[in-house]
Order: sequence, then C-alpha cells, then structure tokens
Amino acid sequence: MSHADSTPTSLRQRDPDVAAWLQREDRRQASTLTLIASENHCSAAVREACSSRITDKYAEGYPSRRYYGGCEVADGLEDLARQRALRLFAGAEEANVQPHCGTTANLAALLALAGPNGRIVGMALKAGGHLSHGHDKSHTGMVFQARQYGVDAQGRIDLDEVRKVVLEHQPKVLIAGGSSYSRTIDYPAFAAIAKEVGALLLADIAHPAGLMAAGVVPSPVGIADVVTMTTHKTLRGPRGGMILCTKAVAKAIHSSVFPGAQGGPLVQQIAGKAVAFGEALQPEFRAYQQRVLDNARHLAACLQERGLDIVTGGTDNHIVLVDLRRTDVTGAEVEERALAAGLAVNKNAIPGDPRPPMVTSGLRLGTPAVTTRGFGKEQIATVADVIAGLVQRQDPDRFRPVVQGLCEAFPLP
Ligand code: DSN
Repeated sequence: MSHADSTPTSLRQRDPDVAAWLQREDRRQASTLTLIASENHCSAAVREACSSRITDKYAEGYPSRRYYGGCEVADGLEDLARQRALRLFAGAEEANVQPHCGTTANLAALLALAGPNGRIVGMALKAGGHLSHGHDKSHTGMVFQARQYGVDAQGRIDLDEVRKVVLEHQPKVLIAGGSSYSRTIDYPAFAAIAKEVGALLLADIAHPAGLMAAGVVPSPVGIADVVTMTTHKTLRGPRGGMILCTKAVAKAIHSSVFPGAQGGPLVQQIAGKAVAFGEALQPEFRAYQQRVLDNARHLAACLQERGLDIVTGGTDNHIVLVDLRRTDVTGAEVEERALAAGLAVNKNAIPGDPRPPMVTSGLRLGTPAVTTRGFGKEQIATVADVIAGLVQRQDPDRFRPVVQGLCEAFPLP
C-alpha cells in the first residue's frame, strides 16, 4: 500500500485539534441565536462549493485572460457567477465577483474612481457608515482625502448636510451606504448631489444586498455608477465581496481589483457565490427576504412596547439599532449578558454616542440569521422578551432554557 493510501483523509483523523475547534463552532452556532445583523447561515450547498478542490487553483486574471494554464473550470465558474449576479441585480451592466471582502471591494473601487489622494465623501462610522468609507484608521482615510457626513438628531441622513459637505469638498466619489443604518437611503437624491460636482456615486449595499436583490427594499442598481457589497450578509452566500458597475467604469474597476488590489481570486468562494446567486434567483428567496424585513419591523415594535428606544424609531431593513442611553447598561454589558443567555448580538455606537467604541450605548440587532432558521413573529416576540429582560439586569441563566428550546425547534440549515 502506498504512503498516500495509508494517510488518514478525514480531518478528524488527520488533525483532531482543528477538527475539534470546528466541531465546537458547529455546536456554538447550533446552540446560539445569531442576531448579529451582518451574519447569516448559508446553505449546505454553498458550504460544499467553498470546500471544493478548486481551492488549489491559481487563476490570476479574468475568464479567457488568465496568467495560468488549466483555468477552464475557473473560467466557467466565474462566468456563471457573473451571469447570475447580473440576472439577480437587473440593471447592472458589469459584475466583478473576485473581491475577497467588502473592504477590498471598496478600496479597489475607490482607487479606480478617485485615484490615490483623490477626494471622497462618505458617511462617518459613528453615524452608521463604515470604516472603509474614509475613516482615518482605514486605508481609505489614509490614501484619499476623505470628508464625512453624519446624521441628524433623529439618526437620519440629512441630505442638506450631505450636499453641503459635497459642495465644500468637491469629491470625485460620493459614497452612500453604511453598516448600522436602518433607514431607506434616497439614492436618486444622492445621485443628483454627486452630479452637481461631477462626482461618481458609489453605493455600498453590503448589508441590504439580499433585500435589494429580492426587490423588497429600493435598490441603487441602475442609479449609482458603482455598487459594492458583501455576499455573506442578507445575501446569504459565502464570505466575500462583489462589485457591480456601469460599462463606462468597468475597465478601471476590473484592473483595480486585479492586478491593483488582489492576486489570485478565491475560486472556491466564487463557486460558492455562484451557488448563492442561483438560490437567490428562486422565488423562495423573495419570501425569505420579506420575512427578514417583517421580522425586523416586529422586533423593533416589540422592543419599543417593552420600553426600549430604537434609533430613528424603527427600521426599513433588517437592522434594529437599540439606544440604551435611557437605561443603566452599556452596549458591551448587554452583549456579554446576551451571550450568557445564548444570543449573539453586537454592541454598536449610536449617533452621538457619549461612550467609546468598545463600550457604546447601543446594540445592533439583525434578523437575517434567525429568519433563515425559520423564525416568525411569535419567536421574534420571545427574543424581544429576552433582550428586554437582559437590559433590566435579569439573570441571563433564566433565559437559557427558552433560547435553547428555540435553537432546538429551529435548527441550522
Ligand atoms: N463587519 C461588518 C458589519 O458587521 O457590519 C462591517 O464590516
């Protein structure tokens, strides 16, 4: 028998340490309700594609223009993913499915559109934006001349302020989108502001991409010059990024992703994206996204009934941002207590937060993952009871059985 034949092939036999950690993660996810707005549970088919042998393949370049031989399968998968992406986001002219993540997608897109040291304007992280929209700790705040806009006292984007910042700064790129903004963004208004100064509009839809693909909330596709996103949040695909754009900027975008920002694409992730886009083209996906939205609205209403404040008073998407300032607990404390009860949530700055980012006065909740498990309004109301109890400093152990019961009744896909 050859050496290769006798080598154990299963991960458990070959590397019990790593296998044990991964098993532990399986158990953690199964016994935890994920209410982190940026997380979801992708299908077994997506996971199978991502763990396929094509992880071995180098495919620098683009389909039919690779720097390596043997890329015919990589070409087929990338073409399929791009075609499905363009069907899913009708109105987009070009798709690039290679970005490894949302931040890479944003950096590549901004370098393509603004160039090094170019001027950009985006929403401040503390107002609900994202690090990669020009925050000074992000390369986007170092490589570009960035200015930021905030939100008004109610937590909503103030288009007059956006216009004022844009007129003053004269950016090459205006960014619309965020990571903890729960209200509809007026993309036509953003496009009009960008047009006034000859800027291009970049819409970052990392969070609501799935809701937009399903048509349950308004989309910037067909309005913005470039749309960036991640594929693993509401879109429920594998971890990764994607860029949609007009033909006018496509050449610059593609060469900014490769060779500009990345080397070989993660073809196994592209295969997973193709699977996820195929799933998202099915009618069930629209029904799922409608439930995500309905559940988020119900969660906001239930929390308000239980005396909690919600930033902006509600939500138009999958995010519910709880304002804890009128309570005597911080975001960090509730995050820790929730975990003890079996809920994964994240502390989050709220607009005008007086506390530092590792403490915060807010809690960001999201419904994509629990909706994938099958939650409806009744289960969402139970979750609201648990969160309200934790904010009132009730013992987390008291809630563990009810959370465990929900986990068992609504298993992972
Ligand atoms: N990690 C993403 C989120 O949680 O929204 C942002 O990068």
